[in-house]
Amino acid sequence: MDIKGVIFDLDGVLVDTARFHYLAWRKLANQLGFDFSEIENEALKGVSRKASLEYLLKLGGLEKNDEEKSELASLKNDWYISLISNLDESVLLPGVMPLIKALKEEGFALALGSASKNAMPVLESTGLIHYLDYIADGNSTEKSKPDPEVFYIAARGIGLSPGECLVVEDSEKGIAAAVEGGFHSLGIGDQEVLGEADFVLASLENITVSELMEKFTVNNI
Ligand code: B16
Ligand code: MG
Repeated sequence: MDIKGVIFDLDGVLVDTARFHYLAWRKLANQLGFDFSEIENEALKGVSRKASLEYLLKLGGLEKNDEEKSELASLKNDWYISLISNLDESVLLPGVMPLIKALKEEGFALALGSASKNAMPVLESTGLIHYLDYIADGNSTEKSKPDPEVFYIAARGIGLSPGECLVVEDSEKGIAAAVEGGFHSLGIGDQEVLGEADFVLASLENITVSELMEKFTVNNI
């Protein structure tokens, strides 16, 4: 089936904000008395705030009640919000804007499929908001990736079936969600982490729309 729409993850695919999530979680871990490495952080990419906190507490061997968990999640989010408070186009990852503009010009429907509840201010401050036809984010979902819910909502929002959409993701759990949901998938990052994707690229830099779509038609994926 031909690809008619592209669903982009946000953090780590369109914008370089995955590192801000990491810094905020590491600060929280440090405050709780343990360290948190970038390798350990891979497991949090694409995962909701609540599920991320559960993972972090388990890693630190800590148990907290619901009230404490909610305070810790708010603390992390306050730090994250202060880290993204002055964003502009410079936080866009290489190749993103040219590719998004070209996809739009060629008539593809574009949607966001992000786990983040902070997606809107990021889309507004970077100008990405003007190119997206539909936004599915952490405020529209109940289930965290690897559940495909967010991508189903995004596909429905642009009036397409999963088989007509390409999901672009930087996280292992996001690719797992795309595969589970019956979407075409493109991983951005490390082949070893994202090997389940149909294709993996190091970044979106220097790839044209036709080169991208060819990958999915030639191999009939
Ligand atoms: P928030 P994505 C995800 O965004 C991030 O990868 C993940 O690290 C973060 O915990 C999650 O959003 C929730 O974000 O705390 O802002 O609601 O990669 O799915 O765009
Ligand atoms: Mg991501």
